[in-house]
Amino acid sequence: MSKTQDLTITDVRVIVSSPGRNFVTVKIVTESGLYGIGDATVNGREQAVATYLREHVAPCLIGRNAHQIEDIWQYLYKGVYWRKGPINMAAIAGVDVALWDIKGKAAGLPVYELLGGKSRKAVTTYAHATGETVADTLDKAEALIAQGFTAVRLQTAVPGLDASYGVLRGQKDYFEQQSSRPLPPEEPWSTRKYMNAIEALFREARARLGDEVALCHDVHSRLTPIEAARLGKMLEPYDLLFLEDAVAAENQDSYRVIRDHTTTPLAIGEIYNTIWDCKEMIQNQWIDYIRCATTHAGGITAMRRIADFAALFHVRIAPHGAPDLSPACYAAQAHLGIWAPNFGIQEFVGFGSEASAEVFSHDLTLENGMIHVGDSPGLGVDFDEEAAARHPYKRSYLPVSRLEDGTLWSW
Ligand code: CS2
Ligand code: MG
Repeated sequence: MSKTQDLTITDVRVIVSSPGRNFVTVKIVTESGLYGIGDATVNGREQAVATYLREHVAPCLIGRNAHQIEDIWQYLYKGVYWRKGPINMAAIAGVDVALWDIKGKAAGLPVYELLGGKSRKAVTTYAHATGETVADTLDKAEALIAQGFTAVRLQTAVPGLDASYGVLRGQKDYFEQQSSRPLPPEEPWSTRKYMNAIEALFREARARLGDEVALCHDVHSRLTPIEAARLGKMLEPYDLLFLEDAVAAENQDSYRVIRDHTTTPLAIGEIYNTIWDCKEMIQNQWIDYIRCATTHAGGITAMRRIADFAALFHVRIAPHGAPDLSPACYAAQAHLGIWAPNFGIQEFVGFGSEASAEVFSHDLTLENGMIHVGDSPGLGVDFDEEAAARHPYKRSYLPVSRLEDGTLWSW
């Protein structure tokens, strides 16, 4: 590393903006003028993370050496006493990713070189096909395959329910779906209606799309373990890449039940925020893909540990890539994804909206469903604070879900 540059941290800025949707961006500035960008967005809780960063984290960073990424990570994890949790770990992630960006710039190398270099030519992604009907969903899947995607997530409306996860009813994106109301939108759920409809989606998908394309599906934590076991068995003939978030897994042992009944591969992790959340899942090989996001699981430093631990148990990383993760997260995950020997696949919903492109710039490109990582020093991402100021924060909530009898359910 360059010894000439003084990487003493002189400023930590936390910018909440809404270019297309809300994002929390961390910008760490050093004495040398080098700065780094990180993502600390927790969808629906943006101001909680921003306040934590501004009031409690930033003052502790001023005067520290930005090169000391590990020590700062340990300081923000162990040093706060109240460990773990989505707000804490997103704040650590925003700082951590910004520090890796600075270190790469100081070394004149892209971050993936600092991790160990490229393990593949590009990062394979899967895209989202969602529709009001099976036919509509498969039309969209066909269009994605025509663009070169080799993997597609299929979600379709559940007949008899007036809202379904992942299906935009005329709204342009999830943010509009979330923020079109002053308080959390309420969506209905019926496991029976869902289980009666879901097999047709994959039966018709294989009939229409063939066997080559990889297919996945997000259950979004709505089933019990034995229901998930039944779903996994039901979908075995359609050879899914993975079934995601079949069951909410505070109780990791739930996945033993599913595993005992089905060979459909299982994926989980987007709402996990530390390695401890997924330790049992991984060491017992109850899952096949761990889906933590750098933004939610403590940054590059943490995700590198999770990836290495997962590799011991044949588990691959399939990082979360939802619209509520900013280009700074996508860049961090692209550098991790091009390095990680046990990389599986990266979720991809686009590099953001037109408004987002005014605020964030990056050197990632997409070709044939694969993200190509640029060679800029650091993460190759930048953030225009003046442009961000033109897109002020707008409070929004994730929806909540209720059964048809009114019981509050996992959304
Ligand atoms: C979804 C997410 O992409 C996915 O796998 O689970 O879009 C999730 O709904 C959002 O990240 C919630 O903010
Ligand atoms: Mg998901």
